[in-house]
Amino acid sequence: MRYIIVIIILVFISSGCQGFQTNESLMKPPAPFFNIKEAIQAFVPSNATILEANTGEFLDPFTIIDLDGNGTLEAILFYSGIKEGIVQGLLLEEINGKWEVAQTFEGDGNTLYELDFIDVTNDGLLDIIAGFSFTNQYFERGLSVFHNSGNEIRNILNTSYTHKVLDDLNEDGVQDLVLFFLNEAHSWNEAFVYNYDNDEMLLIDAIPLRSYIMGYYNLLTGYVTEDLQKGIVFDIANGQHSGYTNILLFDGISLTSVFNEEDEPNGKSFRIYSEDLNDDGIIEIGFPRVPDGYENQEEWFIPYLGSYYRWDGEVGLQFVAERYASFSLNYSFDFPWEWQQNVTIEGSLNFQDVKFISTVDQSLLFDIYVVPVTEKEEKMEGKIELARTNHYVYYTTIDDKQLHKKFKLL
Ligand SMILES: [Ca+2]
Ligand SMILES: [Ca+2]
Ligand SMILES: [Ca+2]
Ligand SMILES: [Ca+2]
Repeated sequence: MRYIIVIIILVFISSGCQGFQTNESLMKPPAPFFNIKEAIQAFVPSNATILEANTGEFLDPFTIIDLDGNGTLEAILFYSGIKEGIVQGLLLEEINGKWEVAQTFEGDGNTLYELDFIDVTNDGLLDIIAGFSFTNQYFERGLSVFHNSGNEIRNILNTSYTHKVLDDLNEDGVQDLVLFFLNEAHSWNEAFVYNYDNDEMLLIDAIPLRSYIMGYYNLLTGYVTEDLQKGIVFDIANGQHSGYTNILLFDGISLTSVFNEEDEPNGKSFRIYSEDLNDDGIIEIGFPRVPDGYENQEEWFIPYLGSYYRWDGEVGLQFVAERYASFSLNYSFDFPWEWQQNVTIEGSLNFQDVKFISTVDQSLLFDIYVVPVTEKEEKMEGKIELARTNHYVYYTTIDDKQLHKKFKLL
């Protein structure tokens, strides 16, 4: 995305630097953007369906990007509905303000699941990584990697997959393409890693994962230990609300699982997403914690806290911090590290108002009052406003700027 933003800025800057233009011409969008609709009309059959990716960073019906880094823009788009079961890719080049078809390429499927532009071949030119599917309901999709050499686009990988992760996991300068594959029957689940080598995408290693899961609900790549070892953290759904989390590592030769998959490691009765909770660049594994006093409540009434742990690099986990999140009221509140896990909650009906209480000395640590904007606000007199949306105003009685910063709208 950063790439695209930079290019758009450059285009605007260059169009603004030409000088001596009339006000009218200055107000027009730069030519390439202006003409793309015409080009699509000219090059895409009228009965075709132009595809937008389902997920990822590139969600538009076309992407304008300098794919080969030569300073001129390319447009990439996909359509289906002309050849049965085939997605057609088009690469347009901008020549003197007009778009021309430079390359065409194909993938198997009817829809575009995801799209990425990453240099997987280490030649400095962005390659096209596209996930295709026959229907959006399927786990099984097809991933295609199109190597862009600057004057030719060549398909160098077609394989079944469910989710992809691209990162240089062993930090050797070569992008590692890790694919997770769960078949439709859920009887087969594995991860495999590819590296580009000698004009092809080479399968380097594969690792079986626990089958008969419901699916993956979250995949992240990044640092996973305090000494900055990289890994892939994946959260698995294995029941209606339950899940577990594992980490995969890659050293350039082998994919290894940190925890034993068959144990459904780091199990959780309620699916908390793993993430970098404290913004230190290291991913934490999220667990639900039932606050004191709610042990015998019906599950739907428990105000679960998210409790986050970092892998210690060996066999254990280290506590990092906790968070309270209300998805119905659209906010989260991160507990300072010092609170550890010595916090419980007192809430009004539906937890519209919550108080965070120390389980050490029963003192009030923080409170949040959520008031619909339509309600009279007099009773909030003396309280401090934390945030305001079109629907709610959020208040606290605790005058502590450091704690106010821990409040975030979702
Ligand atoms: Ca270019
Ligand atoms: Ca490349
Ligand atoms: Ca690598
Ligand atoms: Ca972190």
